[in-house]
Amino acid sequence: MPLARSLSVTSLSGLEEWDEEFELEDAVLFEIAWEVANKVGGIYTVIQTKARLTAEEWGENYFLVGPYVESNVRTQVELIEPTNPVLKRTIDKMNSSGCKVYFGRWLIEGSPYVVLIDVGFTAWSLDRWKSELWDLGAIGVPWFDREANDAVLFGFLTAWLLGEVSDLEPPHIVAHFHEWLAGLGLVLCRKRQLPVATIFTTHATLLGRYLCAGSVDFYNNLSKFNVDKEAGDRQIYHRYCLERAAAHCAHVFTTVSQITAIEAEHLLKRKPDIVTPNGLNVKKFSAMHEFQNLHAQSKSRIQEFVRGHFYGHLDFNLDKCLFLFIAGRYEFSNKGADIFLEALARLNYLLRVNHSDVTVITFFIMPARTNNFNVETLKGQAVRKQLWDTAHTVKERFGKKLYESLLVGQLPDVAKMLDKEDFTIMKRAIFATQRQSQPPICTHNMLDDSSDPILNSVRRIGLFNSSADRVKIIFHPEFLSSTSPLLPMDYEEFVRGCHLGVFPSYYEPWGYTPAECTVMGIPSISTNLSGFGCFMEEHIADPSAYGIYILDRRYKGVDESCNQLTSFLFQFCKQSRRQRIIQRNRTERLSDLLDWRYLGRYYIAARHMALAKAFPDTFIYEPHEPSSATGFRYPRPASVPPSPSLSRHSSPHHSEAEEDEDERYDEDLEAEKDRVNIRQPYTATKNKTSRTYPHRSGG
Ligand code: G6P
Ligand code: 1S3
Repeated sequence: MPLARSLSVTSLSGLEEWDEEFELEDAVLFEIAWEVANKVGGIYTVIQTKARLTAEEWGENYFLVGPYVESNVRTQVELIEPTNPVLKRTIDKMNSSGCKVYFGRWLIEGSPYVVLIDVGFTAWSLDRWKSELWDLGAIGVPWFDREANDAVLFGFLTAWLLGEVSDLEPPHIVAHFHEWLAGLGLVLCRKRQLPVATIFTTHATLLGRYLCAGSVDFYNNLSKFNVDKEAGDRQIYHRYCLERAAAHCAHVFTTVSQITAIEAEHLLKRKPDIVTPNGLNVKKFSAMHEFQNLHAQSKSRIQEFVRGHFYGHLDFNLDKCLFLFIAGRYEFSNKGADIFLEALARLNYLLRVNHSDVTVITFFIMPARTNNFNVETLKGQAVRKQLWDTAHTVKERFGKKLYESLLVGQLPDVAKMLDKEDFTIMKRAIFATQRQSQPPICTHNMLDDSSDPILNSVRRIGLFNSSADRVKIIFHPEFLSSTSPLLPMDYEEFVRGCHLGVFPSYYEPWGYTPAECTVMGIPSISTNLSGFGCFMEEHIADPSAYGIYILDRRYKGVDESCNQLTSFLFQFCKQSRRQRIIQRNRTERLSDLLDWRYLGRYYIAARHMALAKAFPDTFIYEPHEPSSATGFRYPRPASVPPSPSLSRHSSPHHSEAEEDEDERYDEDLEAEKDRVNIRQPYTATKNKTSRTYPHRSGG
């Protein structure tokens, strides 16, 4: 696999550059995860959005390894013959030994190569491999844990694949494994002493997720947990062992945030070598304010849905409606849906006593078990459609009469333009909008209606979409889709149309949802217990001025956090349209910070570290002390922000002087971004002779 490639690296501390270069010869990168071309959760987003950048860096020598899932392959992967001779021989050899391994291109940006392994096809080896695992580390995987069984098969098969590749022609192999499900492959590589530089990234610890979901004061007791007992009590001891073994065997261990690094240190007993935060593939529009237009377009589609959902009860001004949402995996308390509902009840009270004319419509997009949409919700959209058709029919009839009148050279008699039949049609349509019940909370028939945590909280706080309430709730227990008969929008369109994303999570190693809001210019609320929230706090002098509200769930009790959340929401409701527009502009300016073109450098550093540890004769890694002085931080905006947390701005209007200040600030900010190279991707230069890296030169 001949390839000469050299890379320049930037430091981990901030955005200062290391301008030395090093060279990687005959290097090949495998990235291994259960979510390659297989969407289960956030790891899919990491790999899928990062692929373009990694493919640009590694070219033909980048391979993603994942499970073969036929339905996914049919829609996402183009199967082809392996282009690389070493990989072709490896795959042929494995396939002639009773495996089913496929090769193809994943049809996403960057079109990376994928090696997909059908683990079910090799299930006949499961018992043998489990017994080998027992001999290796006394890890016993019970027969009923299907996911863990898949992890065993996937682990042995990926180690087999890497073993064959390194046998045939030993280039410098880097293998990056994500999450415990892929971790066993790494453990086996080390046990078999394969010449492979290994990296293990944990996106959330198993035990952390389980402990937080119970009623445990997690962060105050991190150092006190008896991890083996806790894992045993939850019947995940074998999974925990696989995860911990991978973390300890890896040349380089990484997590997605600082807060998860602390968690990993206590629960997995290894301090991560480097934090590799999650990025996004940021699309830049040629017109600066295009994203604002998209907001207006998407918002009008949400308004259409609301017209149908609240038919017969449209006694509020849609133009003064704010759309809030929470979305993600349905982990009621981990994702903060519990405190959000409580804060909404308090917000409703505040809006009512202050006679606010704002109506807040809150969407909960969290998938639960249902058997399809409910009749009342579908009927709402049908009624809306019927009203639209009626208006259209009457308009046509009106237009025809007008036309005929003009044809004979007369101005129409306005009193006769609508006749009796028109009125009958219209009255019939209005009668159809009468309804006895309140607009539904839930759009679907829930299978566990009586025990559902969101519905039970709504029952407790009594927010039933009544006319008197200023806060309305819509629970959509299914992910959004552009083909839905109810709300035909995909997630991105929906987010763009909303005003604020609310993610008050208690357990959130990173948190893609607020990051996605940010790159679309939509403000969001996250917490100082989420990787995203902490990262933004570190990089922005005044996050709330940029529409990044960070709730304190770390040093405050639940009730206090809930009050702070209520206050964020109430202040947000008090903003004028102009203030919201300015704030969205500021939010969108942060997107460079979340772009893989910036954050990808942490992955690069992790790979360099691993190469230096695995092949010390060839590679040197010299970390440098971070210098916070040179790190990039978004400064506080020049003019007073429309920040809910900063109520000192008495006038809701922005003066011209303030706008000028904002413009000047924009220019300064852009200059600062250029200075620290925030937008600069790493560069690949050729024909360098040095193979050591990175040396730092100058300041
Ligand atoms: C965007 C559009 C404006 C629109 C505004 C509504 O900025 O470009 O034309 O008035 O959105 O903002 P709002 O916060 O009220 O949805
Ligand atoms: C995890 O997915 P989750 O929603 O279960 O991994 C994501 C990607 O790293 C991360 O963003 C999220 O916080 C974790 O929780």
